[in-house]
Amino acid sequence: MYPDKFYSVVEGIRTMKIRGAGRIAREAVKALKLVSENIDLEDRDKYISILRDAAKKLVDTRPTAVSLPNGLRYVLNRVLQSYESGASVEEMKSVLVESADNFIKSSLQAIKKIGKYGAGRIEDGDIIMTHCNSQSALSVIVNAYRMGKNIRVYATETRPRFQGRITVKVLNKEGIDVTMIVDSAMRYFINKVNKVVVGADAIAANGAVVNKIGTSLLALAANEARVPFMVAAETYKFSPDTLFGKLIIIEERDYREVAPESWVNKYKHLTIRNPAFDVTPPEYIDILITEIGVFSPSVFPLVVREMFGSFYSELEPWEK
Ligand code: RUB
Repeated sequence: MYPDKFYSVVEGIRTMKIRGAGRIAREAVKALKLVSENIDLEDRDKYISILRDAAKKLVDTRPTAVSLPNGLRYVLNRVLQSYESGASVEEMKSVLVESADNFIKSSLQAIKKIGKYGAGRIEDGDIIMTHCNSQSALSVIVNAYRMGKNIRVYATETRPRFQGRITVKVLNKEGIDVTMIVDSAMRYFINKVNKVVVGADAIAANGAVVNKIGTSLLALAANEARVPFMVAAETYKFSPDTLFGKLIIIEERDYREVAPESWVNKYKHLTIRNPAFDVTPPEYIDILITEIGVFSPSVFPLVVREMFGSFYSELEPWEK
């Protein structure tokens, strides 16, 4: 029913070939655009129902990165508005293209702005620790370096999927000195660094940040060592659902990512748990660096609510 490329994006997000909250959102929006382009009918209701079904399939791939539903909400809500005002399929298609392109463009611009604003917080000689692989966090680090600041980085390897290796690759390509450590060495090395910069998959209405498992441990270690803990995140990482009392779902992935099945099968009494994310409370976060400015985590939800509040509704566009 959908183009092959659509299914490969769905599968790519599920299996983490496409990963990182911002990238997931952009690829999902592109996939929805592709679906729309391939719909060849005049029936307005049918068009909307195909789009809703495709959006639902995309949303169901991974539960935590809120950028994914937010990107699709951005596009679908606009298409639904034009549907409600009587637009034809052709007209709705062009609304979709325009909003999808807008979302993708502003997402990429946001990463650049975050890099610019965040680099202002990095000083010459800083040693920065980061966890996982975040385009936004890397934008801050790379921007600071390109501004001529002499910085070094500690990158965690990020078990079990080793996203730290992607971070190392990016930093190495830039010419930034990087030391890779195992995740459990975070506290051992925290006194060697003077800033922590990480990304976010979701930000809750109380200012808590959901990011790769281990982020909250790093925040604890940084807090104890009095090392500033900074989160670099686009505003579309804010979870509107949390305004309505919902909790962000923490994805738990297959145990075989942690240990091979043949080994696991040897132990009848063994259980392996593999949560992919954790929650860092706002008390442990010094600043949130976003494309609209730098905020304390307690202020950010108020700012976003003011900006986008009326746009969000409790009803999901793919469920109406
Ligand atoms: C990725 C991860 C990243 C955030 C932010 O997890 O936790 O820190 O998604 O990334 P996974 P970005 O590898 O499981 O998707 O700043 O690129 O959106």
